[in-house]
Order: sequence, then structure tokens, then C-alpha cells
Amino acid sequence: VRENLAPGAVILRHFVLPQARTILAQVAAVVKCSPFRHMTTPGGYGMSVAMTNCGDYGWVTDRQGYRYSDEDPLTGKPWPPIASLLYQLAVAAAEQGGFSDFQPNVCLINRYAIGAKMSLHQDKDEKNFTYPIVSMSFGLPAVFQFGGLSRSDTVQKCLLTQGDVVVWGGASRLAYHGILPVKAGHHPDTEDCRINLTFRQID
Ligand code: MD3
Ligand code: FE
Repeated sequence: VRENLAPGAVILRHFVLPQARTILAQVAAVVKCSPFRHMTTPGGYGMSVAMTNCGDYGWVTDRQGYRYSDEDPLTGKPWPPIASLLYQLAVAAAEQGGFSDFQPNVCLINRYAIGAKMSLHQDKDEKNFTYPIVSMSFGLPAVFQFGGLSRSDTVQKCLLTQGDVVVWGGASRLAYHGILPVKAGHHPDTEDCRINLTFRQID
């Protein structure tokens, strides 16, 4: 099921629902090597979302700033690789969204406990904005907000649930977006949290 959310943004509802439990097991394997951690923003705030990465690079933030790093600052080791199933599903989703040459080399993994949120922001730490970002959601539902190229533009809201995939490219690539605080609930596959994966290509 394919819906156009905004110019350049396509939601593929339940695109990875059949693979959800396998993907969550692959996330658990990543977390054994590179655990979830609450990173600090350059302004000194602890993020409510816990994060880790797999891939050639991972997105990190600390008092020095936001950046991509080829090693996990917590372990000093490279990030675990992107499992081939995950890679293939991200590439297939991008293709459905109209992006045929996507070779993601970063997968940022976000874990939202109940009450965790992500404030409105733009993703602009990547060099090349012609590549899309592919996101996959699992576990508890969350309200996703997305607006325009200015923080003050009006936002639309949409609910993201287990297995939903969104491809963000073209005119939507630099849109402001965020996640409202996750409401209390229980999901059989994640217990009491929401997991989001974002695939990026940063070369
Ligand atoms: C729209 N993550 O990791 S995914 C992020 O659910 C992030 O964890 C949210 O925003 C989450 O940066 C939202 C959907 C998403 C991801 C990237 C985008 C939407 C986007 C980039 C541009 C426009
Ligand atoms: Fe983002």
C-alpha cells in the first residue's frame, strides 16, 4: 500500500511487516556489540531517544557537535555491519519511492521508551541530499510530524506503526520533522518501546 505524504515522500504501509520479528532480532544482535545509549546534544541536553547504529558510519552527537563516525565512540570499534536482509529491504523501499541507485551505508537505530520524543528538526548532516532517507518503524505506534523547509511552516501529522516504511527524498528531503512523545502501551514484539531505523547514504 503506497500513499504520497508530500512531494518526494512516500509511505509504504506495512512494507516490512512480514520481516518485523527478524529485523528486531537483527537489531538485538547489533545492540550486543554497540549498545543503545542516550547521546548528548551540542547544547548539553541528554536525548530522550536512545540510539545506536550499524553500517560503515554511524550518526553521533556530543558536546563537539553532530557528525558521522566510522567507529562507535562507546566501544572504539567499527559499527556492526548492516545485515543483508535490512540492506535489501531498504534498497527495495527506496526503489518503490522512485530512487533506483540507493546504497545505504548508515543505519541509525532509535529506541523510544514511553514518553520519549524527537523535537522538530532537519536532517542535514549528510553531504548529498539527492539520496533519500528510508525509515522503518516497529513496536509502539508514534505520531510523526512533518512540515516544510522552515521550522514555522504548518505540520501534518501521521501515525507510524509496526512495519511502516517511509521514503523521504526530493522536495521532502530537508523538511522539518519530529516525533511526539510516545504514548504508554504494550507491543508483543518490542514490549514497551518504539524502534525506528533510518537508512542513509552519506557519500
Ligand atoms: C523526513 N527519526 O532519526 S523517521 C531521525 O521516528 C528521525 O525516529 C524519526 O527523524 C524517528 O533523524 C523519524 C522519519 C524521517 C526520517 C528522516 C527524515 C523523516 C524524515 C528526513 C527528512 C524528512
Ligand atoms: Fe530526522
